[in-house]
Amino acid sequence: MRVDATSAGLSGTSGSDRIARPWGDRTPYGPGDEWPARTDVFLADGIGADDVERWVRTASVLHSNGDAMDIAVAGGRIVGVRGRAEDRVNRGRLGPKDLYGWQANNSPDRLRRPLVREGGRLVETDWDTAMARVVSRTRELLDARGPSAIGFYTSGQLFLEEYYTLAAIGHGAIGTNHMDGNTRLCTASAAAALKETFACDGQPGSYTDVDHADVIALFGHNAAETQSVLWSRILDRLAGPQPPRIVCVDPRGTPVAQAARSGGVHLAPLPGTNVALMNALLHQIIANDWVDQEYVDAHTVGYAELRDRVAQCPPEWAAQVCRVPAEDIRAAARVLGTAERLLSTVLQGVYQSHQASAAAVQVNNLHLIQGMLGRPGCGILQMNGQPTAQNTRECGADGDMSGFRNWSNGAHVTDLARHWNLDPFQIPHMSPPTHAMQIFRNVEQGTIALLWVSGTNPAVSLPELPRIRSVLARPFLVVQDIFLTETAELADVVLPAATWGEKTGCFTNVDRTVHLSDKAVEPPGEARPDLDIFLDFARRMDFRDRGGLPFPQWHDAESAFDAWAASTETRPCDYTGLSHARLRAAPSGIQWPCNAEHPDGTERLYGDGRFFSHPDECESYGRDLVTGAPLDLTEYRALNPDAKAILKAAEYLPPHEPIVDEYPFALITGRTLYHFHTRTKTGRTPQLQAAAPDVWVECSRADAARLGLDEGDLAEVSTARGSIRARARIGGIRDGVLFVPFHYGYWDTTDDAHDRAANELTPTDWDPVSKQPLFKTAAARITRVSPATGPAPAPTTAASYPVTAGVPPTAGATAETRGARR
Ligand SMILES: Nc1nc2c(c(=O)[nH]1)N[C@H]1C(S)=C(S)[C@@H](COP(=O)(O)OP(=O)(O)OC[C@H]3O[C@@H](n4cnc5c(=O)[nH]c(N)nc54)[C@H](O)[C@@H]3O)O[C@H]1N2
Ligand SMILES: Nc1nc2c(c(=O)[nH]1)N[C@H]1C(S)=C(S)[C@@H](COP(=O)(O)OP(=O)(O)OC[C@H]3O[C@@H](n4cnc5c(=O)[nH]c(N)nc54)[C@H](O)[C@@H]3O)O[C@H]1N2
Ligand SMILES: [Mo]
Repeated sequence: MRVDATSAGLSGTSGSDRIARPWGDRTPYGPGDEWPARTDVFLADGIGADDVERWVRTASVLHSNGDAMDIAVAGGRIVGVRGRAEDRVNRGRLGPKDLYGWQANNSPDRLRRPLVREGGRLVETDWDTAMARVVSRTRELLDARGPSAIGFYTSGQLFLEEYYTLAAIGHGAIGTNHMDGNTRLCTASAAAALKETFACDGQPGSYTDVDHADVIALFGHNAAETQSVLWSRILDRLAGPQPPRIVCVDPRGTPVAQAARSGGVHLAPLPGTNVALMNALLHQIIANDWVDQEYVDAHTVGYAELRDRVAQCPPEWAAQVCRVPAEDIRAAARVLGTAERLLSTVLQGVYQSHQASAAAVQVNNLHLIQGMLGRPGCGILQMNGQPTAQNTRECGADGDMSGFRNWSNGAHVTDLARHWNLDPFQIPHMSPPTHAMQIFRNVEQGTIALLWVSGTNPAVSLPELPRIRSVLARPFLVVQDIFLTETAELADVVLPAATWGEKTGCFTNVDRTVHLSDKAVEPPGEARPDLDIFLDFARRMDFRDRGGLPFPQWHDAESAFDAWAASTETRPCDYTGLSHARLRAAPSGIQWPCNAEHPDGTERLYGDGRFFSHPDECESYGRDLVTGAPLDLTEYRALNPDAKAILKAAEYLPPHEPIVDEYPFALITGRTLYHFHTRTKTGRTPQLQAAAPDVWVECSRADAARLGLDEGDLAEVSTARGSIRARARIGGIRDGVLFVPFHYGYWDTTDDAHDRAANELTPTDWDPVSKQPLFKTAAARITRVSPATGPAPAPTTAASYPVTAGVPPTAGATAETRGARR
C-alpha cells in the first residue's frame, strides 16, 4: 500500500500539493486487475498522526463518487481526513475537495442558533420560538387552504434517513404533492433515462467496470474535475498495459477530451445538439452491423422504430447540425461499435442540455443494441451529481414515490400506505408529483404559501435569478442550512443544521454503494441534525398513524434506517440485508440490492436479462421522449408486456433559444475542480478558494482574436435575461461557445462590485421528460469592458487551462492567501 501523505500541502508545487496535482501519483494497472490502493491523507497545520485521538468512518459529500474516508478527531474538532484503502470505491484516494473541504465545518460563521424575521431583520432566537412559528403557520394554512399550500424543496446532500422522514411527513402526514429536490436541477434526467429504458430508476453499472472496459465513453461529463477519484481510476488504466480508448463528447477541451485525443476520439458538438450526434452514432453502429441481434431479440422491444429513426441521421447530416467533422463521428462510432467491453457515463453536458432525457436514452440504446450490459466492463452510469442524490430519489423526497414505487399504480400506493400505517387516500397520487420548476411557479402565483427549503441554495442555483429573487420574497420561507446563505438571507425562519461529521446516517453513491457516515464531533452551538428537526416538527404537529401512534413511528437515525429498509422489501432498491451495525462492521461500502438472496450486495444489475419492467412492478410507464406526454398502463402494457428493456427513438429538434446576430454565442455553465456549487463550503476553505477565487468566462482563441479580447480582460456577458462581468480566460473551448462557472453568488464580489452569478443569464426552460432546467443551452453576447490587470482567476490545471503564455500555474495556497473569503 502506498501512502501519499499530503501533510500540510500549503506551500509551493511539491509532490504532495494536491491543488497543483489534483489526481496525485499514478498507480498503473491492467485490464481485469484490481485497482491498487493508495491512501491519501491531509491533516491540519501542526497536527501529526500521533495527535489524532479517533478516526471516524464516513464518505465524501462533495460529489457523487462516494469516496470512503475516515475523519480525524482531536480535541473535539475535525482535524483532517484519510481515504479508506479497503473500500471498493476509492481504494484510499481522495480528491482536492475531500482533502481540504472539511475545514468549512469549523468555520466561525456557522449558523449556531435559529433566526426569525422581526421588523424586517433576522434576529437570533431559541428553538421553541422558531419551531412555533413554523408549526403555527403550517396549521393555519392546512386549516384555511389544505395541504397544497405547503411546499418542500430539499437537497441531494442530506442523509437517507432524513429524506425518508421528509417524504413520510410531506407525502404522508401532510399529504402535499409539492415536494421536490434540487436533484431536479441535477440528475432528474438520469432518473428519467433509466425509467424510459428500464422502466425503473437504479444504475446497472459498477465502478469496477473501469477495471475491465476496453472503451470508456464520457458524454457531457468532465469527470476529471467533477469525480476526480473516478478519473484517477481511469488515468491509472490509461497508464497501465492495454489501456482503454476514451471517447469524449464535450465542447470544451477538458482533461477527458485531452485523454481522448490520444487513441480515442474527442467530439466537440455545439451545445444542445446531443440527440443529433447520438442518432448519427447509432446510425453508424446499425449500418455497419455492429449489432447484437440475439440480445436485441431476446431482451428488448422497440428496435424497428429506432432503426428507422436513425436511418435518417447519417454522419454528414449530424456534422452540419453539431458542427463537427463527419469523419470524427465515423471514427467515434467505430470505436464504440467495435468495443468488446464498453463503459459509458453521462452527466450534465447531456442532462442540462437541450433534449436532455432523449439524448441520455440514446446512450442506453447504444449499449442495448450491442448487448453491452450487466457484464464486467459493460456498464452504463447515468451519473448522479450530488453525494446523496440517489437517496433523494429512492426515498421519494424529490416527488418520486418511496422505494421506486409507481405513482400510477394503486397497488404500490396501498403498499406504501401499509408500511407507513396510513390511509392510502392520505397519500396524494391522483396527479404526478409537482416538479421544482412548477413549485417555484406556484410560489410565484401564491398558491404555495409556505416553502420549506432544506440543504440547497436556490437564490444562486436556480435559473434566471432576477425572477427567482422576486419569487423567494413571496412565501413564508423556512430555510434549513449550515450557513447564512443568499437564500437564508431571504427567509422568515432560519433553522441551523448539523452536517456531515456531526450526525449519523447513510448515503448511496452512483454505483449503488451504501456507506455509513458516523458522527465524529458535536455540531456548533444549538445546530441540530436535519433528521431531528424534521422529527421535532412532526411531534409538534402531533401527526398520528392509523393506530393513533405518533407518525413517523421512528425516532433516530438507526430506527429511521430500519423502517426504510423494511419498506424496500421486494423493491429493486432492496436494503433489507443492511443495517447501521452491518455497515459499521463491513470493511467497505455495500451495493444494493442487499437481501437474503444477495447478502453481500450486488455488483451489477440486469446481467441475467431480467428487468424491473413488468407492468405490475415498474416504477414508470414512461413518456414520449420528444413531447414528454406520459403513457398510461394500457399503452405501456401494449409496448412492453414481457418485462424487457425498451429501445426508444427520438427525433432531433433545434434548441429553443437560437443563436442570432444579437446573441451570437452558445452559453454553457458548469463547474471547476476546486469548488462545490454555491461555495458555502469550498469558499470557506483556504486552499480551494485561493485556487479559483472569482468568476471568469472562457472563450476560444479565434473568437477572442475577433473580439479583441485578451487573457484577463474584464468582459460583459449578456443574454435576454441579464448581464454579468467576468475576466476572460482564453482557453480550450470550441469556437462559438462561452463557458461561465456557476459557483459565484451574486453579491459578495472580491474586487469591483458587479453581478457575477451565471444564473443571472440562464433561461427558465426545462426538458419535457425530466423537467430538468437547461443550464447548458442559451444564446449570449460578450463585449470587452476594460483591459487586464493580470490573468483571469481561473485554474490552469484542468478544463479552464490557458492557451496564451505567461499565466502562472495553479498551485497550493501560500500563507498570504490562506484567509478564505467567499
Ligand atoms: N469539482 C466539483 N465536482 C462536482 C460538483 C461541483 O460543484 N464541483 N458538483 C457535483 C454535481 S451536483 C454534479 S451534477 C456533477 C456535474 O458534473 P459534470 O456534468 O461533469 O460537470 P459540468 O461542468 O456541469 O458539465 C460537464 C460538461 O458538460 C459540457 N457541456 C455543456 N453543454 C454541453 C452539450 O450540449 N453537450 C455535451 N456533450 N456537453 C456539454 C461542458 O463543457 C462541461 O465540461 O459534478 C459533481 N461533482
Ligand atoms: N448555471 C448553472 N446552475 C446550476 C448548475 C449548473 O451547472 N449551471 N448545476 C445545478 C446542479 S447539478 C446542482 S446539484 C445545483 C446545486 O445547487 P445548490 O443545492 O443550491 O448548491 P449548494 O451550494 O450545494 O447548496 C447546498 C446547501 O446546503 C447546505 N448544507 C450542506 N450540508 C448541509 C446539511 O447537512 N444540512 C443542511 N440543512 N444544509 C446543508 C450548504 O451550506 C448549501 O447552502 O445547482 C444547479 N444550478
Ligand atoms: Mo448536481
